[in-house]
Amino acid sequence: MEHTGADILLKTLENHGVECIFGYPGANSLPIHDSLMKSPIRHYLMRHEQAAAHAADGYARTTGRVGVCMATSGPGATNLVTGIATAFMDSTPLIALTGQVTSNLLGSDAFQETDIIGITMPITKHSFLIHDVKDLAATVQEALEIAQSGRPGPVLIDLPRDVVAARCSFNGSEEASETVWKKQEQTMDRDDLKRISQISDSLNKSERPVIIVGGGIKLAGACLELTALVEKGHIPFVTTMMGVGSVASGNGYNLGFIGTHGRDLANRIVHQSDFILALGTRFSDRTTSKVEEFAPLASIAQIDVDATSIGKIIKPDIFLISDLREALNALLPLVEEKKREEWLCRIDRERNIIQDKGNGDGCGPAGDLIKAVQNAMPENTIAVTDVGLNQIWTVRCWRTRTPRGLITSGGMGTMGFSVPAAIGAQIAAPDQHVVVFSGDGGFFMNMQELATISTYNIPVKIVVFNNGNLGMIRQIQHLFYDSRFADSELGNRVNIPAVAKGFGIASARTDAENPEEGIREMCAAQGPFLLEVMVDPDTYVFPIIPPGRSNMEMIYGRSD
Ligand SMILES: Cc1ncc(C[n+]2csc(CCOP(=O)(O)OP(=O)(O)O)c2C)c(N)n1
Repeated sequence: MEHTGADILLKTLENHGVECIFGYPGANSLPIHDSLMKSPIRHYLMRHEQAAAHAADGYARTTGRVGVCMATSGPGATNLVTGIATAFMDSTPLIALTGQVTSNLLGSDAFQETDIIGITMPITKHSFLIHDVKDLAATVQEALEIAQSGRPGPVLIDLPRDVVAARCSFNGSEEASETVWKKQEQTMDRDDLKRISQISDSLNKSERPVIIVGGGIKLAGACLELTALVEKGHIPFVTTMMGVGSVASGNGYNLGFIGTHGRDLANRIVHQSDFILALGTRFSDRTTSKVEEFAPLASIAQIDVDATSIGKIIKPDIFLISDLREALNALLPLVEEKKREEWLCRIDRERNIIQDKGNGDGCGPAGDLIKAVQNAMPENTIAVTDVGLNQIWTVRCWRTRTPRGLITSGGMGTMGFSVPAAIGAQIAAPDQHVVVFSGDGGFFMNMQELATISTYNIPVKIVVFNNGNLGMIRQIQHLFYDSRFADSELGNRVNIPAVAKGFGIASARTDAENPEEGIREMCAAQGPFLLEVMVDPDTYVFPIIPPGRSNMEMIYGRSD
């Protein structure tokens, strides 16, 4: 039977479990929107294409399944770019569908034509321009496969309007072609097993080992295997920002997150370690700071599914390219039970010294508010952060209990991410609760999505920390630019709760110091709610590592 390209596209997505698309229409994507009217796939009409990409990203981070966003050609497509790059940096499986001008106009500077394939080439795993409706089903299957396999990431499919309007026969499923994408079969060979045994030997001999947990552990679904390894070998671990939540926070071996905005203890202990097992991390500059001075006493083993992450920044002494779950399952039986009492005592001593110095979590009343919100909300609440101080406060103070319980833009650090990503998270997990922690700057970047929240009555709770400033920029200016606050003051002229009310969303204002009533009101709300929290603009986060310095050169406060 003959179907249009649009029908074939949607049917293929549906066959692969896609339930929803976040998007925004235009003339060149209209055939697809038209076809959506008879598809079980639900389309969520966002207010900006960037937000559509972030919503699809939030959906994917919540479920582990691919998120799908869609825009028209030209400006619609270019508006997706920040969202695609955000997903790329954090390895989110995403399909970005873009309408395109008709094939005969390609390359002619036609109205609303842009070379979106060229523009997004460096920030996608792969991009497809479909020339013939007969290729559609197989290409979509291939795109889904690419987005989700190995190290996940975004794939873009550019769809000329005539191709999605054309008809061809379609029996409901087509085989993915193998021309572009060779399926990565992940089985360990003898060399790999040899590497595993070298890694276990080093680990077993080590007196002061530390595991660095990156985002790859969650992506591989290897959290239980990691917990088993940590407990069997009594091995303390630190996480990157993307690795937070891979093992429940309460676990006694968790030293917190490492790097520029990381925890004192985590940075100190990595510096003293004699062996590092790096799992699913690319050692970004946020993690290592000054590479030459990173973990000077340690030999390093790195395991990652993505060959390009190995040795990119830090040369490991041993490495293995492998799916992390498979690698940990192979490693676990070879790891000796070893109490490592001396090492763990030393860590406890450091912990006590840090506590005695009174550094706490370095987040002040904002951190206390985050903890109070968590106490007031149900156990299964997902926190979504924006970028800035609010992000660091949340990552430090939210006790992440499940691998997908904290969603944050780690690699790109994209302001404006939180509100739309929370929309995607809440749609993905209707039985869970979702709370956003944002700064005023980041909130203003995608606040038009309050209209989407209101239209679909999506019950997200939004906490906006209003310090009237771009807080993190202000802190950097305070510390490293002699308090010359160039262009970081937003001012307080906007009545944020009134803005929320204008969008039809209940809201309240509170102080960071006395938030109880506001939190109560927010938690009692059935639908969406915005709580504006007034914060002193001089509330910063400590310790912090100055640019270009090592992880041991932390600044602890204003007087340093
Ligand atoms: C899209 C984008 N533009 C600029 C930046 C640079 N930047 C990082 S943090 C920050 C300040 C964030 O201010 P705000 O949203 O008010 O949050 P706060 O730090 O006060 O919590 C800026 C401008 C960014 N990360 N993303």
